[in-house]
Amino acid sequence: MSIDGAYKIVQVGDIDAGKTSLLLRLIQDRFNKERLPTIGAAFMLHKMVVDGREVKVEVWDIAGQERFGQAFHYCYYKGASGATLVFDITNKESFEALRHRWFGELKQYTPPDVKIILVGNKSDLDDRPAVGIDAINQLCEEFGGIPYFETSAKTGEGVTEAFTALVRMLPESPPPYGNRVCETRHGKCVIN
Ligand SMILES: Nc1nc2c(ncn2[C@@H]2O[C@H](COP(=O)(O)OP(=O)(O)O)[C@@H](O)[C@H]2O)c(=O)[nH]1
Ligand SMILES: [Mg+2]
Repeated sequence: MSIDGAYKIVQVGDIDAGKTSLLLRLIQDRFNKERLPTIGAAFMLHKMVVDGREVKVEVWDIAGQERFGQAFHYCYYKGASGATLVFDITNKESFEALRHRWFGELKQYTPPDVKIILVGNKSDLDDRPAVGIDAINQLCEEFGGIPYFETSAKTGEGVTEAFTALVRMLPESPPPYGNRVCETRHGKCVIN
């Protein structure tokens, strides 16, 4: 698999926030109303044209570990250039979990210069928002002034915009692929 020259982007957040759906909307422009257990791969490669430049991104997806309150394996985070912190705007718990759980884990395992955006997904259900804009702004400040995007993986609204904005925040070239390979007690991590 050729991944040289691609940026690694990880998606982080509670189960059901819509991480897999965002990935499928971005990469295949489709939506599935069933819960999507896994994309069947650790990541999908995607080419985007941003400001006239072709950029390759690997968008990583997690295969259900978030359900059991388990930490994601640190290999998931290793060498990430960008991250989306995803919550469901109709589910306050998924918002609070970013503060209590996901942000800390993300910062612990990603390089210090990782670029992060906050994503409030399911905007098509915005007659039922459970999180107010003041709370959202406050969280963005707490996380170091990160930008906020509202998306709907269902309608596609805001999805390309959010990922394009994240790509614009990334350094000019991706780090060498070797930076992502992690050693574990059992040898090299399989997902790398
Ligand atoms: N209405 C609506 N439903 C969504 C949206 N994104 C995801 N879903 C639904 O929410 C559920 C969980 O989505 P999934 O992508 O599996 O979440 P993940 O666990 O974070 O990967 C599925 O039933 C999706 O169809 C959205 O933007 N709008
Ligand atoms: Mg998923």
